Order: sequence, then C-alpha cells, then structure tokens
Amino acid sequence: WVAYKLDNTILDTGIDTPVAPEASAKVKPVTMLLLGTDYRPKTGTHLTDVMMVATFNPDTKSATVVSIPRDTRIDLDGYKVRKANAYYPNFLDAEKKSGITAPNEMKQMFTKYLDIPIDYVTVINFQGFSDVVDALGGVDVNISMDMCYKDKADGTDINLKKGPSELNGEDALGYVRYRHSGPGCKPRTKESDDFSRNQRQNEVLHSLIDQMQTFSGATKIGSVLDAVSDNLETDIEKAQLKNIIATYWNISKDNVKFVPVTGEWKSPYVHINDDELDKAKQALKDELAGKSVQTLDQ
Ligand code: JXD
Ligand code: MG
Repeated sequence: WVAYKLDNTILDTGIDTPVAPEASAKVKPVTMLLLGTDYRPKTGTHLTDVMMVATFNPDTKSATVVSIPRDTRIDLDGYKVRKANAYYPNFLDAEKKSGITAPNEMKQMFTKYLDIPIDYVTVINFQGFSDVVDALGGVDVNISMDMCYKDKADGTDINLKKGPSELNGEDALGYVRYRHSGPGCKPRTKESDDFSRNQRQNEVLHSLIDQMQTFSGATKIGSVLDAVSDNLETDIEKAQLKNIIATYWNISKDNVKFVPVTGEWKSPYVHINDDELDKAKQALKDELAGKSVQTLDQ
C-alpha cells in the first residue's frame, strides 16, 4: 500500500502537485472510483468486491453514487472478458512487469465502461474500512434479518441480529460483506445476493455521512483519514483532498443519491440490465452537469 500519511490537519506525504484554482473541487465537479478489496493476510486476495463510482457537484453540494455488482460481466474492447472484481488482481500482477499501476488501470477501465471521465481512485481494504467506522465512532444501521456466516479458513465470523443497531468497525465490515448464510449457521441459505449487499453498503455509506456531521469540523476528518492511512491508497493530490474535505465534509445525506444497477445472474456472471446501466450513467453525468439535486436549503 502506498498511502497518505495524515496527521490531524496536515497531509504529510502523498502527491504534492498543486491544483489550479479553476480545477479545485471547490468549484469543479469531480468523479471518484471507490474500490473495496477483499484483501486479508490469510487469503492474500485482492478482488474488488466493492466498486462504487461517485460524482460530486460543488454548486448543488450533492453526489450521485453507482455500485457495480462484483460479478458483472465486463466485455470491453482491449480487455479480457472478466468479472468486474477480477481485473484488479490481474492489473496488480502486471504492475510488476510494466509501468502501469493497478488503480490507474481500474480508472481507465471504468471510464470506458461508464463513458464518463474519472478523476480519482481510492482503494480501501477490510482493515481500512473497519478503522474508518471506528474513527467515526460506529455506524447506525437497521438490520433487516439475522445474519450469520462463518468461514474457519479465513476467520470470518459474522453474527448480527435483526433490528436497529450501532455497529463497530468489525461488525460493520461483516454487515457490508454478508451475502448468504454459511456453514455453522441455521438455517443455511445458498443464494448469494450481491444486489442487496450493495444496498447495505449504500446504507452504511449514508449513515457514515450522517455520522460525519456529528464531528465538530472539517479538520477532524483529517483524523479519520489518519486512522486509515496504511490501508488506503489514493491518487488525489494533497491540495485537492483538502478542497474535497472543505467542500463536502458536511454534505447532507439527502443530497447523496444512490442509483441501483442490478442484472441477471447466469453463472458465473451477472449480466447487467442495460436500461439500469444507461440510467446510472445518465445520473452520473447529470450530477456533473449540476442537474441532479434541488437542495432544500438555498
Ligand atoms: C471457504 C473457501 C472460500 C475464499 C466464494 C466467502 C466465499 C469461500 C468457503 C466456505 C476466500 C466466497 C463470499 C468481501 C466483501 C466485500 C468487500 C468489502 C470491502 C471493504 C468494505 C467497503 C465498504 C464500503 C465502501 C465505502 C467505503 C467507506 C470507507 C470510507 C471512505 C473513505 C474514502 C474517502 C477517502 C478519500 C476521499 C481519500 C475514507 C465508507 C461501504 C473494504 C463486499 C464468502 C461471505 C462474507 N474462501 N464471504 O467466504 O469464499 O468460502 O465458507 O471454504 O475457502 O475464497 O463462495 O463468497 O465471498 O462475496 O466476500 O468474503 O468479503 O471476499 O467475495 O459470504 P465474497 P468476501
Ligand atoms: Mg471476495
């Protein structure tokens, strides 16, 4: 991991390129690819089981977020057909042989897939996500059913009870990972529903945004990023990260819109619903054009 090292307010390292005033996120819409990998030391995997593309607009102070299901069949010119989550490990392997960087390749791939320029990419792993949630003091969710999943091989032990709950980082990670009831759990269910899992991830993101408002100011967000520094990789310039934080740290969760993308599961792929994908692409573009949200508080 090449990561930002942050202290409470100052970004110590990272990409120190200046950002022109007209390119500042304070005045210019930005697009970010957010990748959550399934890396843990015991498996060594780097599948991007969470893939979100978010567009932010400073004029409306709003954002639009699209989650790409992990099993999405991607078939693009110049790329091997793969599940969406399987490109990153392959790009990581290629990194060693050529001058490419895997996060950058993911950016280019999704730029092509969604027909939208992507400015930045942020990669976070299990530990990083869990640390963010703990640094924010936990996350409130409404759990729709009992959730149980155990995997001795990698130490996964998800055990969550139905109902409203405040989750710490570890349990929040279980909540965003859960997709079917596994061995050692009763009753066992076989279906692996990544679509409702994407919804839970959106719910958690919404709730974390709410949680950020309880922090006393943008500077404290620096302490949250500090907590994840070893487990987060991003190509956002330091100056721009400050602009992003200054502009969006208190974004209203009502102004963060999630656009669903689902599809049909035909093993081993999810074949994406083209109508939904088109709507999602349009929603991302509308956000960039400032056409997304009419804010209530102007
Ligand atoms: C075993 C076998 C086998 C393996 C296949 C899994 C099962 C098999 C057998 C029996 C290993 C497999 C299921 C990963 C799931 C995820 C990824 C989550 C990752 C994250 C969380 C991201 C969450 C978000 C994203 C938004 C991020 C934030 C953080 C704040 C953001 C910041 C960014 C801003 C920063 C700047 C601007 C600078 C700060 C809000 C909401 C990182 C979803 C099975 C499960 C759970 N094992 N797993 O076991 O494997 O199982 O059990 O015998 O060995 O192959 O069948 O299926 O795997 O679906 O999920 O486990 O977890 O990899 O792939 O069901 P899976 P898994
Ligand atoms: Mg996985």
